[in-house]
Amino acid sequence: MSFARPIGIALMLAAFATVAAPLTARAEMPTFQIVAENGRFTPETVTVPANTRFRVELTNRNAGPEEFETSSPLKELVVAPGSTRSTVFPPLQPGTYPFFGEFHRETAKGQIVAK
Ligand SMILES: [Cu+2]
Repeated sequence: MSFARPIGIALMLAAFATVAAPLTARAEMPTFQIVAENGRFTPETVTVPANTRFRVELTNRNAGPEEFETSSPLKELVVAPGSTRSTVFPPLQPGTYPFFGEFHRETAKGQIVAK
C-alpha cells in the first residue's frame, strides 16, 4: 500500500521529536553505569574526566537493596533491588575517590578515578 510508508515516517518523526529532547539533555553530561550484583560493583574502577560534572547511574541486581556511597565528596544513593537510580557528582580534582556499598561493605568496593 503506497500511503503506508509516508504515514510510517511521519509517526517515526513524531516519536523521535518526543524522545530527542531528553536524550540531548542527558548527552550533555557524561554518564557512567555501575551494576551492583552478587554484593559487588561492576566496574570497580570508573574513570571520569576531571573538573567535569558527571552522572553515576547505578543498577541494582542484588536480591536486596544497595547503597552506593562515597565519603569525599559525600554521596549516598539507595537503590531498591531491580531498580536504577542516578546521582550527579560535582567536578572532581584529578585523583582517586573510593566508593563502597553500604550493605555489602566487605565486597562492594571500587573507585572513581578523575583524570
Ligand atoms: Cu550510607
